[in-house]
Amino acid sequence: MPSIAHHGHSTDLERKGSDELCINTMRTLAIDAVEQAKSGHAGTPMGMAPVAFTLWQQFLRYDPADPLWPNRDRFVLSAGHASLLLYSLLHLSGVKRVENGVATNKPAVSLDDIKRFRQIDSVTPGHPEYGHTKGVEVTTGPLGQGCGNSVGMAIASRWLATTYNRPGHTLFDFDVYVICSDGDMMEGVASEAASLAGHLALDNLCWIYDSNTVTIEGHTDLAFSENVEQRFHGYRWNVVRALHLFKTHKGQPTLIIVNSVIGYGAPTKQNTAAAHSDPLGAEEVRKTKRFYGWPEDETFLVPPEVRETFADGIGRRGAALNARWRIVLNTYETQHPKEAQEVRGILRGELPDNWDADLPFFAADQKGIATREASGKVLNALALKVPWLIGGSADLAPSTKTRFEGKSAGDLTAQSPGGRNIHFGVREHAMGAIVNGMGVCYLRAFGATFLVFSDYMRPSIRLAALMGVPIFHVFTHDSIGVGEDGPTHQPIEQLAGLRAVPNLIVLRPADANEVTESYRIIMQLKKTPACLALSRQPLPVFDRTIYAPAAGVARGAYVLTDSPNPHVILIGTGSEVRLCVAAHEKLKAEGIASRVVSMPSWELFEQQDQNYRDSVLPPDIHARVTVEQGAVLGWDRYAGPSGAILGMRTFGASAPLKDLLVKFGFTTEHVLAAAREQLERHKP
Ligand SMILES: Cc1ncc(C[n+]2csc(CCOP(=O)(O)OP(=O)(O)O)c2C)c(N)n1
Ligand SMILES: [Mg+2]
Repeated sequence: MPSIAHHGHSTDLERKGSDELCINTMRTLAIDAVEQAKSGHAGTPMGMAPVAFTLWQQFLRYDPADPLWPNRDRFVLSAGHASLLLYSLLHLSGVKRVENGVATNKPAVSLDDIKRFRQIDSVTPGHPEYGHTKGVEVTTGPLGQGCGNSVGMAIASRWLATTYNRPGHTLFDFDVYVICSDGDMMEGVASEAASLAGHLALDNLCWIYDSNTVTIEGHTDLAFSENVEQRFHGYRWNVVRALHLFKTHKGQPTLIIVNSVIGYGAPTKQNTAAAHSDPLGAEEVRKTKRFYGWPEDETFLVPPEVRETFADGIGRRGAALNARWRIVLNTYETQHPKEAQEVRGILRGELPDNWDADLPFFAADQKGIATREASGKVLNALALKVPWLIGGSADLAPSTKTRFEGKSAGDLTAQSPGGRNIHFGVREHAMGAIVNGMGVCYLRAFGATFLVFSDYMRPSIRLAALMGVPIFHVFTHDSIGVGEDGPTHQPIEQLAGLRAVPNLIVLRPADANEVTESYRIIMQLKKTPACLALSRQPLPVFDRTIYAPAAGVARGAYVLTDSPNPHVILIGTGSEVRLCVAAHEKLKAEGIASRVVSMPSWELFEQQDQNYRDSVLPPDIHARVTVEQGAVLGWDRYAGPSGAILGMRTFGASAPLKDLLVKFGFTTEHVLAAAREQLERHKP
């Protein structure tokens, strides 16, 4: 086994020796961890260890002692199945564990943690999980997502730089590095994101493509024969073969293509799909270690020189860069106190004082206003108070009403990276992934499209929820209310699908003031993403001197209007609440007591205590009608086993809205009929 004593600076020859030692340590840790867990992926860590090591040791500006250093370069392992590559880097470079926002002296990933790879409650899960393992910048595993996230991170870096750097004071200039695989390259989301990254000339972005020509089913010849280099030239990327060619290249993102050998060193499995996953087996492991010149019977071996080598490289460089940055920050704080205060707030994820002081209140209005229109007004009011609120739409801003106007206007382009209106292009999936990347880089980021197209970005929404990143999406045209565009554009099952995602808050406000209150909640979320479902068509603005205040939105559901001792409860969301109100008024005129519950958010309602929930939906009132222009799935939870559920059981149709409402039963008469049937059925 090679062994190099380390005193001060090493010679080139010594460095080569110690580098190899580090690389083989990374490889064997991966092999041993997979062997021990009896599952996992060592093949790509074995093949890519030299590249990952070189990137971290020589290029990445990262301080292992302070993994939250705001201007650190971001490293994304988009090929998340190769998680052991990241875990060994975190371990060997001595990245510290963060607790309550502060770096401790404990390791983020200890050797014992690597031995507990894929075990219950370990910090070394199968795929890297943001928030769970400190030092993991973003959750990866669903291929392509990390690539998409990285574009958002690079956008965030440039936005922060443009907005807050001052002459002589570079607070932000971090680069974003990605290791991605054949699978990443095949995924549409990565292609969408690459296309936008090239268009935006993100020269702080570097993807390292591990072109090992092997995926799970075999050689990439089976399904992937395009010329990736040419494709990326087409996207306006700089395509090269060496890491040092990234930093010197301006005006384009960089793709570095690496021809690695999956399972490098495994005599029978290397360069085949058999090396992608699963333990190599005792005999193959022995032979592989022999090939590396490694002790064959030792497991989880980390020669002491290895940690020293990392400390001497990334450790020493990172500490110096971080220290220099702190000095810059100090003088920035004295010379630019206003900006400094803003930056402090951003980094802590806090909102400015009085952020909600000017949120609009909407006067009662029978003719009404579409909730998407109200949303545009609220967003613009927020934008004036929260400068780092930034987002855009997938080519639908005139429809989603998400454009910032006036003082907050300005497009985010290659030439103006500090703009706040992002044109994602018709790329919903990339939008989802990019927004997540911006979200983990401090920005209050959002995307927007039609609710029906949220399906195109579902994997990214799911990851936002899994990561606990407080981004949000503005989904408009939220029902058959879309009208003439027809069933392709009319969402049915989307609300149910979004509600099924853990740690995601879905809000479907009933009128303009519920929109304001929805944003008030969304902006205060710290570890939960949210989706708004908004109407295309005008909805009456309820007279809040007659009906309950819209602040009830915060509790997910609230009694909007009531009669003493109600016999039937009418529960609605969004555009259907007005039908419940109209039915209630008719019943009242007939002397029948009913209650209207506006229920903009199931998730928020479920967070309330039992007393509150029972006060809104008293368990002894079984006569219930729920009304929502969406799939009925799940509504029995609130309707009860014998309640009436008015919803969509088929796709919609292309027609004027008024005809659709009759055809699908969203009329006051139909709600009334259902209420009467319920009253009859549940007669005391
Ligand atoms: C979206 C998505 N689809 C499928 C998978 C399952 N999967 C894991 S790795 C992989 C492909 C492996 O090939 P490659 O990306 O080249 O990685 P390598 O085997 O070279 O490490 C697949 C299909 C996944 N993780 N994500
Ligand atoms: Mg591959």
